[in-house]
Amino acid sequence: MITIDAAPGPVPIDPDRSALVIIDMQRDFLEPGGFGASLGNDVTRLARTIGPCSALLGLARERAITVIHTREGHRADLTDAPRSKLERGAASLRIGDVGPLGRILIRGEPGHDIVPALHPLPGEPVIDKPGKGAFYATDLHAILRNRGIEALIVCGVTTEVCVHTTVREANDRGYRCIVAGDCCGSYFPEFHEVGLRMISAQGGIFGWVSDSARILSAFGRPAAPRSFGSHTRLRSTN
Ligand code: C5J
Repeated sequence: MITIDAAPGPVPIDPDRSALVIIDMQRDFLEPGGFGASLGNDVTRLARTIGPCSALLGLARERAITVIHTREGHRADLTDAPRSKLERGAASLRIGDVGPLGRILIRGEPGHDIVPALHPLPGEPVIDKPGKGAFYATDLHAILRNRGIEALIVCGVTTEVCVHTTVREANDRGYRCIVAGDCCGSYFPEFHEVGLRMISAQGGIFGWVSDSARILSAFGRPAAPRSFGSHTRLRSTN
């Protein structure tokens, strides 16, 4: 067992029963010309997450910790996309339309791919999800259960949407979730900040919040270089 310093308090985890879950670090969310940009967002706000995510990914690979990647996206014929999702927002380019990164949020298109720095290795499960939560309409729960996983270290984008939805789903299924704050990002800094506080408030109502430096330190590793460091270290909001 190791103990990770987190809000609202230290959390013990068994590395052999833990997984690193990296949510939707796709070009469609992080690069100009993708889904995030089509909704009018400043995608450069998410770039700072790549370094710390990469540090935790390196740690997990070195320690043979289960790594799970997720991708939000839809079938090319859009049959798995609810009309309510396709119609939503005043997007200049909607899901399925052709943009600079190929068809927006469609599986197999360049924009649907994970950013090169965090690309999955063979053997690392990639969960293709049609919704915001990684447990909805996927086999994630089965994969985690079959590997005896009890705790999730969660990274990815965006904090208040797919990260939050997935953490809530995981919490209800009995997983202990430790969200690495500096490895998560939002187009809205205030949503990121409050999103993290919501997780750890009320005694950790549905999880814990830590950061890459403290997680690396729990594994006896030095923090990643300064630019990877956390600026989301949280006080307990208990
Ligand atoms: C969004 C996500 N924001 N991955 N998806 O639509 O958070």
